[in-house]
Parts: sequence; structure tokens; C-alpha cells
Amino acid sequence: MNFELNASMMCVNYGNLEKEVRMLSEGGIDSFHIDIMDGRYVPNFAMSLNDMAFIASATSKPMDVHLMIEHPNNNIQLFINKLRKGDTVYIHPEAEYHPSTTLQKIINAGLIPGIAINPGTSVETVIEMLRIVDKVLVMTVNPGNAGQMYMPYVGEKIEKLLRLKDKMHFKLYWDGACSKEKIIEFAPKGMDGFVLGTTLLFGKKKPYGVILEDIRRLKFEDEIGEKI
Ligand code: S6P
Ligand code: MG
Repeated sequence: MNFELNASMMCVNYGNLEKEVRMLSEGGIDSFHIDIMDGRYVPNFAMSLNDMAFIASATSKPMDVHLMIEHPNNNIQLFINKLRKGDTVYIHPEAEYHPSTTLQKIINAGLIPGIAINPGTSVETVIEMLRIVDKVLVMTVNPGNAGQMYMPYVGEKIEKLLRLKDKMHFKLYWDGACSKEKIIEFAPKGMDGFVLGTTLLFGKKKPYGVILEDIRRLKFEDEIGEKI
């Protein structure tokens, strides 16, 4: 089964960031998920520009930048300047007056445009943006912190987005409380990737490579119940 695994870098050991990046890279992670916060849009300050720039300099794998900041249009160029082709920038549409303008800046810079959808945000309010983004990040927890509870009501919205993704040409990613059970349930339905944090990847006393390999070897069932 084909899906990406992204490491939530706000969960790593900052005492040894370079080694963490190397171990994740060698362990087979697909991209580095960078949670940028401003203390206003969300009640936290997880990572910022310099953390992102250092991680980008320490690996050739893609950055997956999740901007949880108010009015990203005001500062988007700072991030764009430090990213490379193939990197993704997600904005939260409700944090911006004109989200399509900000997305256009991301597109013009040759980066991959994405939107992040909060648990309380409905598909209907972002439908036009689905036409212009390449990626959608579904928040399955309230944004701001790692180690939070999965919001079960988000499941129905994910099903809705899965039905739209081929027609509207976007890829769908999971962010928050991602467990093996959720990957087993949603990967076969067409989810393109999962952000891994404290639930599945960090603080487990097992090498990252072993955990990532275990996830890729999970057994999935297709619609007719056969192991694939
Ligand atoms: C939350 C952030 C996420 C978390 C990730 C952590 O605001 O966007 O990327 O870092 O969800 O994973 P977990 O398994 O600790 O919930
Ligand atoms: Mg995130």
C-alpha cells in the first residue's frame, strides 16, 4: 500500500536535533512536518523559522510546513525564501482574509500549496480552495499541541474529502493522534499520508527505522476482505 509517513518535528529531542533528523532520514521518513506557531492563532509556540531552516539544511528530504499563524500573507516570503522546490506550505484558511492570494504566492514560488482544515471547519467553507491546492491536511485534533485526543466526528469529514480528492485533484493527509489502527482503517480508503507524533513515533524507546518499517508492513484489507 502506498502512503507517505511524515515526522512531526515538534516532538523530537531538541537536545540533539541534527542526530534526530539523521535517524529519521535513515529510518525512511518521507518528509519533515514543521509546525510553525505564533501564540495567537494557536495557544502555543512550537517551532519557528530558524528551526525549519536548520532542519532543511540538515536533510535533502522535503519539508512539510504547517503554518498555524494569523495572516500568513504578512510573513509568507520569509518561509518561501528558505524552502526548496518540492516542499509544501499549508495555511489555515480561517487565519487569512484572502487565503487564495496567499496560496497563489506559494504557487508562484514553485512550492506545493496546501490548506489545513481544523476539526471544526467544514468542507463546504473551503470547497473553492480545494480546486487550487495540491494537498489537504486534515486536523484530527485541535491545532496547537502534540499528544491530544482524536476527535471522532472528523471521520465523516475525511470520508467526504476522500470522495472529492480525485475529482478535485488534491492529496489528503492526516495530522493528529495518528495510531496504527487509524492507518489500517484509512490508508486503504485512499489517504495519501500520515503525520506521526507522540502517538506512534516519538518517545517509544525503539529506533525510528524499526517503527517506520513496522508501519509499512501493516496488513491491510481491501474491500473484498483479502490481505493486500
Ligand atoms: C498539532 C500539530 C501536529 C502535531 C502532531 C503530533 O497542532 O499540527 O502536527 O504535532 O499531531 O502527533 P500526536 O501523535 O502527538 O498527536
Ligand atoms: Mg501539524
